[in-house]
Amino acid sequence: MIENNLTSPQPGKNNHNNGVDEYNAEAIHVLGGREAVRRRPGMYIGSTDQRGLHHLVYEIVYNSVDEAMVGFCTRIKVTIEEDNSVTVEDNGRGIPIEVHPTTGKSALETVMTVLHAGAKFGGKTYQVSGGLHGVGASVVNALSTWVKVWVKRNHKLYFQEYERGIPRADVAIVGKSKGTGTTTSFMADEEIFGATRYDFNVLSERVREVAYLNKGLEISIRDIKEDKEQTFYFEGGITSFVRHLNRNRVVCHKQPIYVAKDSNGTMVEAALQYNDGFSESIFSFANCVNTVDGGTHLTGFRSALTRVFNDYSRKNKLLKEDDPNLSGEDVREGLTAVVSIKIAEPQFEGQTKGKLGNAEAKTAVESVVSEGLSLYLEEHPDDAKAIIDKCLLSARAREAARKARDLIVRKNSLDTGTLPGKLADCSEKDPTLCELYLVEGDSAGGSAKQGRERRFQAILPLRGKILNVEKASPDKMLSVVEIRAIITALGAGLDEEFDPLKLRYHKVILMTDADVDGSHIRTLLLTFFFRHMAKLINNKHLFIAQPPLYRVKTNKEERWIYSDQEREQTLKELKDKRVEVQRYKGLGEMNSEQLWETTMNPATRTLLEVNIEDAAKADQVFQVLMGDEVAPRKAFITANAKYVKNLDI
Ligand code: 0RA
Repeated sequence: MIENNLTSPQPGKNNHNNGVDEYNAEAIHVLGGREAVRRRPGMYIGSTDQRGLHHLVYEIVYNSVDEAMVGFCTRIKVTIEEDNSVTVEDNGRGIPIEVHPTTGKSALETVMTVLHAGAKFGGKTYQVSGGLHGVGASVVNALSTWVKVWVKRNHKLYFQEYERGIPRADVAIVGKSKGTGTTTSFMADEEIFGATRYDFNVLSERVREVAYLNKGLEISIRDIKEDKEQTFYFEGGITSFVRHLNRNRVVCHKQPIYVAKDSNGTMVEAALQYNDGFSESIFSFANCVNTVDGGTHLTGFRSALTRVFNDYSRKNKLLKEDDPNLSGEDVREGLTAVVSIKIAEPQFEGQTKGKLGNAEAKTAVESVVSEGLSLYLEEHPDDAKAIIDKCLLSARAREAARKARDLIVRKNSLDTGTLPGKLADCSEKDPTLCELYLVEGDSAGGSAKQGRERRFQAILPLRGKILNVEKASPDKMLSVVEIRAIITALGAGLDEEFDPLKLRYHKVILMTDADVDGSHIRTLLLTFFFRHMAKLINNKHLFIAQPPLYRVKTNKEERWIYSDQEREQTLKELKDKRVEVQRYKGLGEMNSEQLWETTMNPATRTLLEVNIEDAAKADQVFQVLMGDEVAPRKAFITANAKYVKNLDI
């Protein structure tokens, strides 16, 4: 019924359209869009779990950020209300409420109800920050039980309200206003998202990132129920971001290098600083969207970097005449950088839309970074020398590592039968069906070997703590027996030569004790995989086993308990009936049947998939745990339960 109402002109409405037909067409389009979104929400927001729910918040926030990017908004406030609705308030110019001549509807209503209105209104008057985002509000609207929007403009306060994407009434003037701005409140639809709750920490991390990417913009986030609040404001923008990423590192030059310039309408910004580590952490963004799979802007950045450092080194005789050029890897070792561009029509590609495709972005970034970085090196010869010395060191270490790796690979390919001696392999040959358990300690390794299903489960026991790979140079790392055993068992090589097609097991499962040592070993292993086999994680091959913490026995039954919280509950439930509570300090305390039943049997076990959702955060965790600075590591290990959550495992 409501839908019929919408397809005919409404009395009292400002129908400045050219005729009824066009209006009908528009209205049908609205409904079509709304229903398409409700029918397949995943197509628009990725998923309908917590991540999708968070996406709704981002969509609304991005609209305000767009307004900040064009210079009209300096403050954004995000509030998670008591009833689980979310309010986003900005002090921008206010979404226009004027009536659009063709649709006969206010711009506000159009933006809120027409799918891709941002693109449609990409013309003069309603250009949403160069057509950056502004397509999301209608999607949020369609997926919310209600949305309310207040607009402060022209000294008036305007209001419109929607139910599951349909306006309840025309835009109305409900009061006066001082200043300008937009406030949007929405209640995510439980029919779509279930009773999912927002995670303050996740939202806050994203908001922090957005604040870094827009210097001078203040963004605050508040959770009323949990009584948490954070405000982010970074005068230094991405320079502060780089400092933050390097905060637990020993840096090679004091100030991050910063370059920024507009190139043919694309705003390019980059900040970089070298540290004494071996890893490369470059984070790229296009219009504040984290392009996790890189793309043209990143390619442009990398090629500028390699060219400028080689040119400078040749010119200043830091490279000798018969020295080969520095490679891309040489100039990226120990580099922390943020590349951020603002571009008129970003093309996000790939399955997760994490890769920028615009060809012009490569040229823009390459020219801005080349020019800015060359100038910086000329003006700061000491920094230049420190960085290039480090690059030369990397080049030498890489050559040594290549030799070591060749040795392993050659040894392997000459004699494919040489799997590590400790590996108890499975009989199945199809890698998609095979699992490899990396087990802490020889005794647990023994139980696992006995308890496993040998057809598809292989066991590799690891003795003691494997090498701290963050601190070790790459060639040294490869000399460690345990690391070589893992590489050889997996059979897919490592670093840039990692070949997923050669992987011998599609599930690699870390099985460590449920104690502090166990979690340390797990972190060491995660560090290794993160740094040297990131594809293993990205392709969802890495898992963490969940051994139980306790066994509670009554005369009737036996229960396995996996958390302290669960223990409390069970003890309450079984109050008088229980004979025995046994605490399992290590895997080794379980016999092989118990290990199979609780931790290895695919029918009953729980595996956590390792998922590096936010590489920045994971990288930070590894740095804190592995880096040279002792104090943050101590603090971190003390609060160690947290890191699993941080890694989003
Ligand atoms: C287009 C034009 C104008 C403002 C906005 C978009 C705008 C959109 C949003 C979304 C959330 N907050 C926003 N703030 C502003 C202004 C046009 C004018 O006043 O001339």
